[in-house]
Amino acid sequence: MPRILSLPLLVGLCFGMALSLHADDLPEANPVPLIFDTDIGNDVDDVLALGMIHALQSRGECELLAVTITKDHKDAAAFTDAVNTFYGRGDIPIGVCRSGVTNHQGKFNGLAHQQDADALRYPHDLRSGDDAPDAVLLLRQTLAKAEDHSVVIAQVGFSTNLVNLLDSKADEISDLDGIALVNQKVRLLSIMAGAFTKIPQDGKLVEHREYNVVKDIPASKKLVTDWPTEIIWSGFEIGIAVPYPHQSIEQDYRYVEHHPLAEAYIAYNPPPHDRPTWDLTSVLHAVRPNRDYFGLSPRGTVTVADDGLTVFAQSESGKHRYLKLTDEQKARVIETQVVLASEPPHN
Ligand SMILES: [Ca+2]
Ligand SMILES: [Ca+2]
Repeated sequence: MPRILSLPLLVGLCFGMALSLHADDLPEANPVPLIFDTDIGNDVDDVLALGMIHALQSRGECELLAVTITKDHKDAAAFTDAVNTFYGRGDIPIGVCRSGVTNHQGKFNGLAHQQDADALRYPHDLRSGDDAPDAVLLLRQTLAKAEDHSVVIAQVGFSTNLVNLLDSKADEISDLDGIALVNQKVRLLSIMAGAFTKIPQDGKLVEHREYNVVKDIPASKKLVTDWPTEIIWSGFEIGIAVPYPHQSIEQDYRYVEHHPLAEAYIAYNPPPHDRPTWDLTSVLHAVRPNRDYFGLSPRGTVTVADDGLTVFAQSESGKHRYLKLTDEQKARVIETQVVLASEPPHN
């Protein structure tokens, strides 16, 4: 269905583009061209989020252009390819980094090698990250081919790859350097990182230094100062407010004998644990920003302290906002994420 632009929006577009390009003002491409940048293997929410992306693509709402990985272990790429292949999309390109950050296998990426009789349980052809291209190369190739101001990136791990992209020079792929390429091609960065409220711990409310920031603080510091487009942050407080109901893991994935999402969840932290859905919320907002799943903070700027604490300062010229969530919105977000993550492949 064609998107109908209202007259005020059209006028706003004409005048707004001359001044600055805000994600709010730009018509969304439909389906949303999406890049998923993930530390898959360090927690299972990345896997559920990837399942959601496949359901959204099957519904015509997004197109997964590439997956780039910030967990530096070769099985992360192999497991990602196994999940993509499960959903019938084994050709989606996957890029890796050699950062040394979280270079352990993790609890579930080894499922990529699981065999039943003589066959792979989850067939795929990318057997190792050693055989995958560098993430920055893949990001540059993917962005160079995209329409201007169209691409949405969901970053649900560390900022390593995106900051290395910003640092990249003009090359045979594009005559734009990294910052210019992002400025021209990216519409929005939706990231799971930081914390924008105090977090309950041992009966007190405490400041929280969030994992995705703490694991690569230099990259986080550079991202908040140098990333040229708007950034929507899903803070630690959002994912813990909408935990994944473990009953879904036990019941909704039985449409196949072995399901990579359910088996990863069980390997990471089996039911009856209800895992927070940090990364799912960033994907949900990236693809469906206008469904009132979340509220948004005013504009402002996030700074990252030397110890990884994120601080938000409101300002009209700021490029950052963070997700907010009412009690009424929580139920809708949980149900939507369950339905999308557990949706069978359409093929
Ligand atoms: Ca493949
Ligand atoms: Ca993650």
